[in-house]
Amino acid sequence: RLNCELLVLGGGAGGCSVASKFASKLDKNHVIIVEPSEIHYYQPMLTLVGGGIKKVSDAARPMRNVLPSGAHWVKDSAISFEPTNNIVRTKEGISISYDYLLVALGLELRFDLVEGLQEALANPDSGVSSNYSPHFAERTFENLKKFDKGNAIFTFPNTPVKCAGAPQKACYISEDYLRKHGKRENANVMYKTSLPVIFGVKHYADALNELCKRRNIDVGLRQELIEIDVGKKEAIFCNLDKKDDTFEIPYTMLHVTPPMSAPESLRNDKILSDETGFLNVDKMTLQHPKFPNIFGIGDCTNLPTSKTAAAVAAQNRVVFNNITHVMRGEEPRAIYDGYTSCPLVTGYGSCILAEFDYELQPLETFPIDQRKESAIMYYLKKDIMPSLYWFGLLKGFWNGPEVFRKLFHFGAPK
Ligand code: FAD
Ligand code: UQ1
Repeated sequence: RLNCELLVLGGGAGGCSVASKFASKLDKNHVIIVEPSEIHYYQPMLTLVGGGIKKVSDAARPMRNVLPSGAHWVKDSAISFEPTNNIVRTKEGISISYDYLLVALGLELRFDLVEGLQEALANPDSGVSSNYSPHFAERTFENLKKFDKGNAIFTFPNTPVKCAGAPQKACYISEDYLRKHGKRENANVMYKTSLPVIFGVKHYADALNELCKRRNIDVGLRQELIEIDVGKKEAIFCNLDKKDDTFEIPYTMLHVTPPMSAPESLRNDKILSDETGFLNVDKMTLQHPKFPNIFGIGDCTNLPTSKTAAAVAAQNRVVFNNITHVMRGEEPRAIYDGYTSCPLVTGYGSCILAEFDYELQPLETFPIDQRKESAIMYYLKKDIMPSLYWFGLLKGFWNGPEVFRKLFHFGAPK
């Protein structure tokens, strides 16, 4: 049995960043982090790994080196909650009691929910890959190198996902690769999404639709990948507007964005999570509506915004301030505006930086038209963001670009 002042579940982007802020403030061993993984991946880099721009080893660091030394790391998984007694139980049977709890469990990739997908990924010659997993991202690039002719298909599932732009980034980078290597004429590039639009924010969707038209990318809306026939190399889709209507398409390469769900421990818990299984939090304060000593951050929450590390950056200051207020017996008063961001890499050397809020209104940092493809944004994503993540966000120093936005816009309303 362990006890602490602040218990943090998950040592990913959100958990590590908030734990770092508190570890330098509270006495040693007053912060416990429960995290099962030996390796911490900088997931946004996996998109570049899929395009052969970075190696998967560039995206990995030992967990021990990234978690704050002022916190106590319990290498274990949280499995159940007892919020009325302020206790969390772990897989190894440890009970941890806390004064304050931060839930930062991320989300689960559900490769099991598409028939044949696990079998396909287990076979390096299947032509199937996924940038969403560090184990299968390099395979996207292998498949591009092997590609001779046929269909290159990129999918988006019928569930909430993290980084809703990543499925199309894989498509754009691959299309550019095929073009640059003289294979484009023999390729049909298809983007198949379960969504009714290419991107949820109209401001950017207009630019992306235009891009797909110009580059001859065949966009299929409301189409969900439900099965892969590995032997025949066929992807089976269903038309979401006519449920019984399924159709198969042969592929040479298939990039799958798997269905995703809330972490199992939250899905099983009916007190802390909502009906979708994600942690219930107030969308402005990030505090749990029933338990004032519980807060959430990042992908595991039911915040109605796009799940990204950029959102976590904007949330971590709000969570830190509000937990501090509650520790002092005050009401939480820091407010999150839903800021999220997605650098939509459109090829080798170009990127559209989408940034928006809860209202799906653009909330752009730079005083330029960010809908336009830009080389600067590409280098920001490729060369600056990794350091911002490892040395800024994870250490608790980076709270998102709000200060720069205000500076660049000279105090204008946004
Ligand atoms: P995570 O960082 O995923 O951390 C969750 C942690 O919880 C993990 O370390 C996990 O091991 C741990 N955990 C799981 N189960 C348990 C348990 N039972 N007990 C304890 N710990 C547990 N974001 C951007 O901002 N920009 C991008 O360009 C971008 N691109 C992306 C591209 C790809 C391919 C992917 C996969 C993601 C991308 N993201 C991007 C999204 C970003 O990585 C996530 O939104 C971010 O990591 C969320 O942080 P988190 O702390 O909520 O979850
Ligand atoms: C960001 O803060 C962040 O987290 C470190 C990301 O994840 C890698 C991002 O992709 C983006 C775009 C931001 C926002 C930062 C700026 C400078 C616009």
